[in-house]
Amino acid sequence: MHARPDASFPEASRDDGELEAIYRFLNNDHVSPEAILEPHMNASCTRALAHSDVLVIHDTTQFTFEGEREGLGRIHRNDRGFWAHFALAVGLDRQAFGVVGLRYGTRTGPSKWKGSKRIKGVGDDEPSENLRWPNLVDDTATRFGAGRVVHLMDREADWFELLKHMVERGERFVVRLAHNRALVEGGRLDALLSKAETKAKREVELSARAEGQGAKKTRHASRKSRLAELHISAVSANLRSSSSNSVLQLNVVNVVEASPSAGCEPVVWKLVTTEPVDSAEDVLRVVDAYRARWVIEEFFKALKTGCAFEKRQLTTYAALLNALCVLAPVAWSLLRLRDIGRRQPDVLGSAVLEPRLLAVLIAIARRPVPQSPTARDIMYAVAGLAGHLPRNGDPGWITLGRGYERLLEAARTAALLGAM
Ligand SMILES: [Mn+2]
Repeated sequence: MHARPDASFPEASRDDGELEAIYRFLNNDHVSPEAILEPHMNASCTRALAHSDVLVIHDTTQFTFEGEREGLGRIHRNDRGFWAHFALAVGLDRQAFGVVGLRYGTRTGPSKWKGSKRIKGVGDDEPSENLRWPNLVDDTATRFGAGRVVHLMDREADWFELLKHMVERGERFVVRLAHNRALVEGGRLDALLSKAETKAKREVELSARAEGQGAKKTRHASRKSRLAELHISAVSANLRSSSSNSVLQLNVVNVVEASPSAGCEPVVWKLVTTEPVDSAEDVLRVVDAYRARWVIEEFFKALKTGCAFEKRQLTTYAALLNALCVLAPVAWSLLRLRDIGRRQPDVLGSAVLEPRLLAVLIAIARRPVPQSPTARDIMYAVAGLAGHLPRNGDPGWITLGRGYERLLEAARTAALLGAM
């Protein structure tokens, strides 16, 4: 699958015997997704622990599948599929170390929607589904040790009990708030934040975003890429739970776009964190950590587009889970290849491609590969194998995946001929 990330299993196997073996493996009751993913998670952890600053991004994605499949649940309206909640370890420089945790499940209860109308009294999701957040925090804490990493989560994780859970276990985090939380002293957080002085400014390039679908539509309007000037302030706040008497003393970093252009939804992030916010450097560190959360969205794209996971024709939930855990490390390789090529273009190509593959690439590239190529040169040369032209800018997932597939095929042929 590493050799042909987006190929179907019939395409990826060399003969019927091999295809049969893939199906027997993925459909075997004695094969578990956890066991398949464990070596990768272990290696990811080791890669991460070589660095002093490790961020662990937690986020959920949903996979939908067409046709009749056994054991899937409902997704949105009539779609069938399952949810997967990943923990991805990354560095402060956003290099991805790999997957370090996975929880998954299906929704089998009644839908809260009938047609386009919401049914009163029917809950959003299975009650246990929310537990994926604290459970995955505990899973990763077991791997890394308490307080060793900083957990990053989006607005969906603004749940008082989850924040409390992490504080009690000595975990560090940056979580984006969705609610205007109540303070112990009375009043609300937003009022406190509005009085805070700007501690730091930062200009960032906001990437383009397609309009979200379904329920996400209201939260994520589409946007063009633009340069935004962010004003950042911070306070220490005593947050009060609305349902219990719990109190949490945490720092909140407020990020506001200074002068948003007309027609653009301005950036407003409220980030609650255990990390220090005393100096300008401190608050910028929190903001940059949160910005690294984006890497997991790219990882999901690598899985869905690069590895064509939702196109897999397996007929049971169990087999699809096994396939997911075969493909997750493949998606990580694609992510690393593209990420290093894009953001650290000057890193030596040997960091992203083993010498044998590099030799093959130099031999078959459509344009000459420079002496001591950089990661960026490699990315363009690999995409070039799939017909990508440099003037079209950075290659997308599909082109890069296909180019990589051609490279590995050529390497296999070369090895068979004893040429390299
Ligand atoms: Mn999310």
